[in-house]
Amino acid sequence: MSTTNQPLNDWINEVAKLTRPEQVIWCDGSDSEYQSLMSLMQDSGDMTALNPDTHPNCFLHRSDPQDVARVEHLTFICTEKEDDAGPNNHWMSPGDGHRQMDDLFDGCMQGRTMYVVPYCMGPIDSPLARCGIELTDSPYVVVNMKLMTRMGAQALARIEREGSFVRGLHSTGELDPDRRFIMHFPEELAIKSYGSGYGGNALLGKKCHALRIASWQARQEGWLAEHMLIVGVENPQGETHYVAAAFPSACGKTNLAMMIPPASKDGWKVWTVGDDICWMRPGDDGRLWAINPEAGFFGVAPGTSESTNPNALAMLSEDAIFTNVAETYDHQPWWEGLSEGEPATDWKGQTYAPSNGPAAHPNSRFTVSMKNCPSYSDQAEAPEGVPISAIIFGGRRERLVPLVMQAKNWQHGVLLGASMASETTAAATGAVGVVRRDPMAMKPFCGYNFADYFTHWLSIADSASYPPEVFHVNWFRKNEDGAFMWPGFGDNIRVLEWILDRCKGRGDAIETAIGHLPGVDAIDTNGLSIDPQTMADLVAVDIEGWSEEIAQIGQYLDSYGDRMPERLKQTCQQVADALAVQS
Ligand code: GTP
Ligand code: SPV
Ligand code: MN
Repeated sequence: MSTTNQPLNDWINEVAKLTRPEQVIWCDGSDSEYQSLMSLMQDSGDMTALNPDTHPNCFLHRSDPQDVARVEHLTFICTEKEDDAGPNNHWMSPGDGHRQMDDLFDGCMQGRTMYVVPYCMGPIDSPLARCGIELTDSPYVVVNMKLMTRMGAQALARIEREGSFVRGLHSTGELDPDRRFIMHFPEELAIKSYGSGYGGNALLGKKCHALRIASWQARQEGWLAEHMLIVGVENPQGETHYVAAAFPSACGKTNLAMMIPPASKDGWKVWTVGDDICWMRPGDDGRLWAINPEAGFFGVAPGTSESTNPNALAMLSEDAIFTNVAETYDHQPWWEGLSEGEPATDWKGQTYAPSNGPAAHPNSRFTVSMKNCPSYSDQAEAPEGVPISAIIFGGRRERLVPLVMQAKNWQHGVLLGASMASETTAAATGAVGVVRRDPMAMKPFCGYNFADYFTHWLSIADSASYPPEVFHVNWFRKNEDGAFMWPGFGDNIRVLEWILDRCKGRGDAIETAIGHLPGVDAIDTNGLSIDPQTMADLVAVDIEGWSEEIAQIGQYLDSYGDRMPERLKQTCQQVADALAVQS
């Protein structure tokens, strides 16, 4: 392969001159290319074939033990003006960013192959889709990009037709945490990533392109690039409504995206459009229309089981890549939460011993094509996307935050998203379980100043005359014994049912200071053994706790200074005032 696009040729030559690879290979995205890369990696020890009887065409990759998660402290947005990146990002000037990265890239591919990976984010014929090229020296990245994106010849053809593309340059370098940076140059539609082979740091189509760069473009062009799953929820009458939901990393998007409702909710079905990223744009009909820019799942393995997520387990029985999971004695993949099998080898490749910690890394992952998923939606490839009825925000909050609440209007919905907070997880390096502000689940992923981002969100109601209803959920409330109060997983359909009822102007709700909440009997608990007191606690409003919370939210908004939209601060003040009346 080669290209008729001169700027692309020039860029590849320029990068090759800097990084000095032994050879340059263009990736066509074919199955035979995938298999030959797998053979190459088996020879080098980067990939191990799993049990071909139980898991045909499945492979295990063990990454460097110091390279198992996103690195937010090493991720930068490089814009001309520091304020454009905002207090929510680490900033560097584009000049300094390029200098620092090019020093690292200098000669780094000597003796290695540089792969040219053309990819398309979104259905290949969708007007909402966007393309990019990733140059990488990692065959692991190439095979993951093949499953996660529309990769290869068709994407290159689209790039040649359109002319524009995002430029991503990646090298695993020495995998030295002290020589690792992920830098974004939104003004140039460029990404440079060095020193990590891990998912979000290295598969540049995903968080780097489809969120950080795309969010910047989306603001300029009047659309939204969000950290959201997309599902179609079918009711017993056979009607399907589409919902997009933003939960922070490792807070339940993949699980909700392919959940199977319990037997007691006969007739309800969930159809998977996407599990991590959503691009949406106001349509001519005034609604928001959404596509999933990805073609595969890069999902959290631990906790995935026959009882929590049977569809995921089914889709992982063939053609999947596992990263940092454990292995059973007969070479089946294993992780904490599985009801069958036992670990023989841990994620580091050592004989499993409980004293060494969990067998699978808490952020171990699977990569698999969406087409493997039994609940794959027949609308997932629709070029125009699917119309969104509800946007759901949610976080991991042990206390205070109710099971579900509905925003009073779009502006209040933007506040619900902007004021999200959640406990940190193993998806990024650093402490786990610390509550932090994570607006719209985009703290690590918004490519520009959050104040401008909220302004942009508010403006969506001007271009979409029928914006979705907005909700906030929390599956993670705990009781005094530290146990989850809500059963979660498939039973979350009960909350989705209330949400969709509310979208149709039905469903029992109580107006409170913080939003519309379901009455104690509004959520269908038939077939569920949850005691009425727990249910009542899940939908109660703790006025004192919320008064403190809203004060903190106000301070958070103020910390962005003059750029923070006054309308959002006023909405926050209205909630504070309503709480003050009641306390
Ligand atoms: P990223 O891929 O990092 O963006 O994560 P995600 O938001 O897709 O999270 P995922 O669905 O993979 O869930 C992460 C963890 O939360 C898993 O261990 C799940 O088992 C657990 N989890 C998901 N949904 C629920 C739920 O409804 N209740 C409880 N208690 N745990 C859940
Ligand atoms: C996340 O951390 O939100 C993920 C995994 O979905 S990663 O691709 O590493 O970002
Ligand atoms: Mn994610």
